[in-house]
Amino acid sequence: MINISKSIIISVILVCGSAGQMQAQDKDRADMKQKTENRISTGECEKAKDNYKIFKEIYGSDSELERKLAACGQSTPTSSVIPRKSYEPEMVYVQGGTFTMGCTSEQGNDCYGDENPAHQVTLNSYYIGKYEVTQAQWKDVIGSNPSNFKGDNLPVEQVSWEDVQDFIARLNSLTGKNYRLPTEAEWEYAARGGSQSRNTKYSGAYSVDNAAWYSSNSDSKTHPVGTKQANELGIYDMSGNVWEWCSDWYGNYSSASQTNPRGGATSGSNRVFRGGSWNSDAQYVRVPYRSNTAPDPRSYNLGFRLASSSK
Ligand SMILES: [Ca+2]
Repeated sequence: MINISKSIIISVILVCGSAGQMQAQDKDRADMKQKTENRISTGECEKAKDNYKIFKEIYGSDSELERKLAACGQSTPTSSVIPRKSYEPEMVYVQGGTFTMGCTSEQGNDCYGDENPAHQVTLNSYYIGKYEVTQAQWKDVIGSNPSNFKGDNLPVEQVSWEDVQDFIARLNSLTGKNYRLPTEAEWEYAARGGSQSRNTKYSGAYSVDNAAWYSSNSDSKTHPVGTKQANELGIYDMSGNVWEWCSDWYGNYSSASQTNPRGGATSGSNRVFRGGSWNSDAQYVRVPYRSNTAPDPRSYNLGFRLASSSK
């Protein structure tokens, strides 16, 4: 570990003072941060702490790494094993920013009318579920499982928007936190990869098969959450598997720039849901595609993920 430390310090010294030194230092910092995050993601918490100690000596403290280190070992990090006994969701931090919501150029000619007009949206930072809420989490909070396809790591479905409000109220009572559904704008920004966006047609992938369980590859059923490719922010299944309720009333977009919008309408009859599902064709799992229905129906292809404004 000492040798590693020295080599990194030496490399930093060498690049300082030369042309492009800032880029080189930024890259070294990013590489070392990534190595620490990799240790965290594989559950090697002590090694991650050792890595961070060196990182901190060279580059100073990093609040994001400290937060992840504090959580290291408290939740199962890999996508294949989801914590089954905990109803606490794994949340991903989404750095706020400005993006273009709606029908953007990577969608080609596939947009539907209500994806227009594309418009600028600015969001505060927030957290969003790394996975769709699973049946294990639902059962831990509610005590029963309404889903059509049964499995602890499968996404919960057959839950109405109103059922979800009950789940959230109980979860918040259990945890003392303030979970909620994402707004439609928060959902889309996260699906696009937030500030890390590579402007892909589907969430985190140019290929629909890499991003999503959808009609052509799902074998007509849901699949365990986190088994397709994560997007730029490490979020899974925003395209496909189950559709996801959003908090907003459905309404038409405006061309005006907006900040923290709460939907196309301040009241209405239908709630938004997003992302397509296991029985959707590819055009419905695109990131800007919008759908809506009344708050009370339940469907075997409709679930949700959580959001929160603070940790
Ligand atoms: Ca989904």
